[in-house]
Amino acid sequence: MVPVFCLTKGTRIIAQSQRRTCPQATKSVYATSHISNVTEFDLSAPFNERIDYYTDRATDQLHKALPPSSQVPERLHEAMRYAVLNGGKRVRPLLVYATGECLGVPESRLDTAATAIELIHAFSLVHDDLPAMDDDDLRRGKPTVHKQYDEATAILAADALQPLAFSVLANTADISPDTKLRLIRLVAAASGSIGMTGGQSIDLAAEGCRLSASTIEHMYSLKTGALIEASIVSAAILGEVSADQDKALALFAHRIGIAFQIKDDILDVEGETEIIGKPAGSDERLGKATFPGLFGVAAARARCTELFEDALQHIEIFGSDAEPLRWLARYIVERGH
Ligand code: GRG
Repeated sequence: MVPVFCLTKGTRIIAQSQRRTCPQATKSVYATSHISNVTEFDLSAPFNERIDYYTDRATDQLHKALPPSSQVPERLHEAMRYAVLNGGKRVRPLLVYATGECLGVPESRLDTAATAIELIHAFSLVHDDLPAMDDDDLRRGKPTVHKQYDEATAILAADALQPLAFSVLANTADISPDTKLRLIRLVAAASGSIGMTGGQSIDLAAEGCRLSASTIEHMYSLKTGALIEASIVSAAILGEVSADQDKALALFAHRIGIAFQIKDDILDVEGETEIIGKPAGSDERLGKATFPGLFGVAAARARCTELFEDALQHIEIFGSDAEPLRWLARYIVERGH
């Protein structure tokens, strides 16, 4: 692994193999480059100038973590790679790297958390799209995994992505056993029955029901928020933060996690299939209990803004170091897909 050196606040020297030209990043994310020189990575520049770099970095790490499709069983490995590498905004890895920037954690230390959480996210999307769940044909503008392959392969691919996430965390060489254990516990809790899976179970049971706003938000905080929180908290674990900082980041993450799902619901109502990459209007078709569905788009938008503003208040203690998180929070509530 190439070392990353933090020099003075606001400047980081990164090795050539990690460099992407900002803002237009190198697109050859599968190429293996060699360390030949170093370049400056300006942390005082707006975070959006580093988005392509981090997105490519996350995709590169995922590429390396996944078994090659030439390895037996080829079809399973191909489906796993399709599920993970076929697009995606990489919001959760971006949150890991942005929190790491805020806390001064080198990105090489953040890679495995970013990779593991994105693998769990990809696995959840495969299951979410299955006929037994939301029964969707389109994801990220492409056929869903069970449409591209078949249902059994999609189930198995998702089943294999989940343990892969934990093996990525367990096999990290440069993180202490104690920290690895904390990360494994965090990701397990966030993805299990008291996290994402539990939220999905509540979501399915709530179809056709009239839920209160607080019940919906609780469901969102599990179904979607748990992994978003884990992304931020994982970087906090790696950054060895104080109790106050830890609490501030957890509260920020909780608000942003709920806002992310409300925005997703608004896009389902107002977005176009070609832009959001999945069938628009599917929540209504399935009778989903959603914030805009029950309270209207205007109320959903207002609540999103309220959550965003509340989230920002919690990270004021970090001052300008939290700019990357502010940028991502705004992106989450303003995004178009
Ligand atoms: C069986 C253990 C087990 C888990 C499955 C299916 C499931 C439980 C959970 C689904 C949770 C889920 C899909 C929540 C929706 C979250 C959401 C808004 C996803 C879209 O995220 P984006 O916009 O997607 O970040 P991209 O494509 O950009 O990665």
